[in-house]
Amino acid sequence: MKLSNVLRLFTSILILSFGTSAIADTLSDTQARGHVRCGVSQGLPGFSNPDADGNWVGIDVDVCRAVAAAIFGKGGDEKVEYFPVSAKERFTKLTAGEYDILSRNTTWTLSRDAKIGLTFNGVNFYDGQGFMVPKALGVTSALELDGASVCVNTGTTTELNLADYFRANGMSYEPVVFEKADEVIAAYDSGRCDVHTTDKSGLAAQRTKLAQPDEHMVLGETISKEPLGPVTREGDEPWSDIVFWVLNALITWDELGLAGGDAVKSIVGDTSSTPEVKRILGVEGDTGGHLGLEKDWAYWALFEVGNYGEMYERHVGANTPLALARAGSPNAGWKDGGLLYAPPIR
Ligand SMILES: N[C@@H](CCC(=O)N[C@@H](CS)C(=O)NCC(=O)O)C(=O)O
Repeated sequence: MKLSNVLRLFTSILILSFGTSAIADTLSDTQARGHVRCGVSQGLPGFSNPDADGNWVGIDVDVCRAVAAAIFGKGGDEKVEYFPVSAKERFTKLTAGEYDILSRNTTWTLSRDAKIGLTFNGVNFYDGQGFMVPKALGVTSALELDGASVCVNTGTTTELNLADYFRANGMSYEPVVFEKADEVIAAYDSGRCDVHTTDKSGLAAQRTKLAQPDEHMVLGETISKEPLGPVTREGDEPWSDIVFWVLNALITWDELGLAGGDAVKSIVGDTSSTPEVKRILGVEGDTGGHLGLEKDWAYWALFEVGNYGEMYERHVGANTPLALARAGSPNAGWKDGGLLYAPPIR
């Protein structure tokens, strides 16, 4: 082939591939398909885990349910297909288009955002990494773990923070690495390693799977920041906007101290509601139009899923097996001294 023809071919390939990403329209594809495709964990109680009937439940699952309700209206929360994925494969499957939201205890980091080409759409759980040990080990601080063997999930920030922490403190350790969370916890429970490390919420979740949970303790140290939230592919801003604003509608409703579920029905009919409430529910204005959705997008998300606090208490709160008290934690609303803060819906 002549050089000019090679160049022409190369240019057409470039235009074609840029063209395809420029016209990515996940919302239209989702509407045509009739359901949202959501990447979840392979089973992490409180976040994304199948219940006794095989239905996916958890705060990460609820983000996908809320997006589906915002798109499909009444009963839309059930229009979700779940794709359980390991930590290692979660990003390649998202960028390859196997699903359109990754809602799977995923930490927002610079390299995931800028290098892999992902978009992070807010935070639905602020976490940090910790260590769990058998009480019988007789250790009270992570600084006493020099020389320990540590069970860890590969493809995670956990692995990287672990290396940083031991290096920064001049300690050595022996990593015992697995791809699935259940393998990690089974190995730890059978004594193949001295320590189990992951996000503290993950430790709380996995502790429930141990044969004798009371014989283990989580050490006080929190060695990292793990802001967890839903992820989308870079290059489809309108789709990412939907995920971001749906999550923020749940947070806003919590900030306003308003209940979700059936309560939303009476609030929408209340003519004395504030302009902000009327706007969120689509009684006034058209925020939905800016997102390519119906006026009542947030109404249905709130009706089907509830507000952020309800979602939190249902899956990970003080009265669940994870027993993660919200008050006093970074997951409290900003008015209560926490970090959750939703930008204005207007
Ligand atoms: N937040 C960290 C860790 C996420 C992670 O995958 N943790 C493991 C250990 S708890 C897990 O959830 N595994 C669930 C699974 O393999 O399905 C990250 O984004 O890298």
